[in-house]
Amino acid sequence: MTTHDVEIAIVGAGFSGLGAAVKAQENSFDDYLVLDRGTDFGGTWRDNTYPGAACDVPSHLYSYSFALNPDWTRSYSHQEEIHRYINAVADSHGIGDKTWFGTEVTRARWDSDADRWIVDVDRDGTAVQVRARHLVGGIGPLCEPNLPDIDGIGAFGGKIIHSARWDHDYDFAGKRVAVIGTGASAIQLVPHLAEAAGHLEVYQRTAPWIIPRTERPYLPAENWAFKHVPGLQNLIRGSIYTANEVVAAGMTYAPKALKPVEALCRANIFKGIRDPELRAKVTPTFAVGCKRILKSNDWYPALDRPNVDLVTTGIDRITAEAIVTADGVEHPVDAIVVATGFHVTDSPVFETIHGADGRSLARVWDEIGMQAYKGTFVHGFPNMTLLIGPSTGLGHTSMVYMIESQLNYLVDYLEKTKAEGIVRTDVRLDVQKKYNADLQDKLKRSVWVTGGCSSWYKDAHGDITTLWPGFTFDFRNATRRFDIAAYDVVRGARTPKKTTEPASVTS
Ligand code: N01
Repeated sequence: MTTHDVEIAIVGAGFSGLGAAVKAQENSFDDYLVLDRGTDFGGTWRDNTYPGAACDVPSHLYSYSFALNPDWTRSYSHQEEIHRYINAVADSHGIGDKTWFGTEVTRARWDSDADRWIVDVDRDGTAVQVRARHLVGGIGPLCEPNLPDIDGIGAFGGKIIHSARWDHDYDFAGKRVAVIGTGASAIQLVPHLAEAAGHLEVYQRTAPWIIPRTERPYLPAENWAFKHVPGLQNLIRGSIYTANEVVAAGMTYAPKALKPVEALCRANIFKGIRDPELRAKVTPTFAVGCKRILKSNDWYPALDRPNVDLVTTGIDRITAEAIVTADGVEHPVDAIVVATGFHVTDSPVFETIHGADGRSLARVWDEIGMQAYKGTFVHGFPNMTLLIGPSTGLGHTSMVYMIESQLNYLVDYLEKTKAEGIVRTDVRLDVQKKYNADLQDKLKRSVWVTGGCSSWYKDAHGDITTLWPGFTFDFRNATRRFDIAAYDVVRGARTPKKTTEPASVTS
């Protein structure tokens, strides 16, 4: 087997992994390697190509602060433009030279004797062992599609497509199509499918709250101003950011303050749907904000179309050619689109990462819940940083802001451990426990706990372990400096760095 030694192995070439590579390079940590199973940069923005895929955070905020883009064509960007942007950032920093695409991590384990991560990868069919001092997980929570566990789904004889793995060759024209799910992805793709399909059935388990989407194209004069007026883009970013933080206050501390948002959602239903029965069906029964607040102008009009039916009776099973609902009715379909989200708290990737005592991340989190310290370090997994780790997700603003906060923490960790000759850093268990107990305490008042919904925000223990409860500037402050006192560290001599070295090892 070939081995490859690096100081930093970064898994994932999406927003977080690419950000880590750029920041490592900028801070003279040049000996890094990015590993990604795809063919280019972009992560979830590369993989989600379903019709209508777009971001629901305004373009100026949904971008790196260190790579502002004056050329955004719309106030909210669509998938292709974000994908292009991410690749342009990678190109301008030359990250592609230190990236292995077509490379899947099959196993990563901490080697306590060498104080290194041993990362087994499959590089285009060749097994390679990457040995790294630091492992950075930029795997993202939205990378493993979740196929619904519905009786008989495997025996369906027609076409099944997950929203995150779109088949652009499949022709929906005139077909009988079912969409399962009414989350962020479904509300974007349904209006497009409704136009193409002969008949479309949308299977709704829980109605989402949806506000209007204030999307528009930018005028050439605006793009000129973004490029030439000093500070303008930062001013726009700041104003979007501030407005969004007001929503964070409502979600975390005072859910009742979100009533005006609910009124906006109700007005959106009233405007988009004429049929009172359908209006009742799409009106959620939980507090606004408990699940992600969605943005759309064309979802309700799509449901109101004559060729579209909203099915709210639960799915009992799927046969070779139909969906059978709990009332025994058979719904014959040619294609089923599953817009049922991702394995967020139970990602199969967690099975592949093994810490100092040999247990996998999945097993550890099974026992203690999905927790980390500052969303980044997990006790028992030395020198590993997770980007968009536990309790860093958001329902109200840009994840890129959270990623950049973690990147500050990562760089400071790299600098401090290098300066002090530290070869092993492991967050103390008592510190991690207290940190998470405090988060859970804070969450008690939040809409995610009090709002009366079930959501993927919760882990198997019923705890909200995906979301940051509070203002994002609090997270920025918490991650500004690497607080070494929270960690057990081992100082030692560094093994001399080796460059790429094909070598024979026995395993
Ligand atoms: O997935 P979801 P998504 N039978 O989990 C239903 C991000 N995103 O892909 O609500 C029947 O939100 C499920 O029903 P219920 C964003 O963070 C961002 O849409 O659990 N139905 C729900 O309706 C988002 O949160 C953008 O009762 C089943 C739907 O499937 C995340 O991605 C755009 C079912 C899943 O909704 C995931 O969004 C798109 C079953 N067995 C996505 N299982 C931006 O704009 C699940 N459902 C940035």
